[in-house]
Amino acid sequence: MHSHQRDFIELALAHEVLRFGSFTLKSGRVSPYFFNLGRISSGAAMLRLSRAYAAALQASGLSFDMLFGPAYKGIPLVATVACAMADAATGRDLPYAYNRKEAKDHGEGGLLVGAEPRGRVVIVDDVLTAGTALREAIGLLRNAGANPVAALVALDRQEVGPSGRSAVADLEHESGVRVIPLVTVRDVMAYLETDPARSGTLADMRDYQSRYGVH
Ligand code: OMP
Repeated sequence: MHSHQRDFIELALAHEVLRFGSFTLKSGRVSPYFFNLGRISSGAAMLRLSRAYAAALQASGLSFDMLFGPAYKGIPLVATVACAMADAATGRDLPYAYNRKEAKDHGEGGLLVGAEPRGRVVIVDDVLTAGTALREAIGLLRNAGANPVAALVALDRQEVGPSGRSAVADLEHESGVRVIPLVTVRDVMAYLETDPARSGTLADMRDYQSRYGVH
């Protein structure tokens, strides 16, 4: 595990981004864990989070021109990841954009805010389960004339999609957009294994993964 991945998991646990219990997901599946990135809600925590995203993006070696954050959770993420990218040792000043959920019919109008979407775009979002949220963002960018090339997400839950393959494989295959997770649920489980107090939680997560996860 890279240091930015370990740092991210520690941040997620400290801020209860990662919670354990019983949660119904968008897919209807009932999960023993839930990942809520909205819990990152202070400047220092956001700084650490955005640096972890920037490190993962740099480590990917991907070539791209700009960043895009889907509403709502992608909006603060894209702004702060752009700041972290500009501030990194090999810093880059990247344009970024985000969308509104409802078109504005006055003032500047429209659905998109920020830099004009063009060239090779990286979508910055929170979590991927089935990939529905990312599919919407990909469609939106293509309609705007841009070329989405990757989705940078904090967590890949590594679940199986309707085709029986992993949701990530389905998304990558049908859209050509590469998924870059900061961590996967397997990374999280490997981290939890080092703490004997988490053994019950871990057993529930293993159970869930054996039912809905990628094998
Ligand atoms: P997909 O659109 O199925 O990929 O699910 C991603 C979305 O599900 C996120 O943007 C959240 O709205 C929500 N979600 C979480 O935030 N955390 C989780 O641990 C699981 C989900 C989910 O409902 O699957």
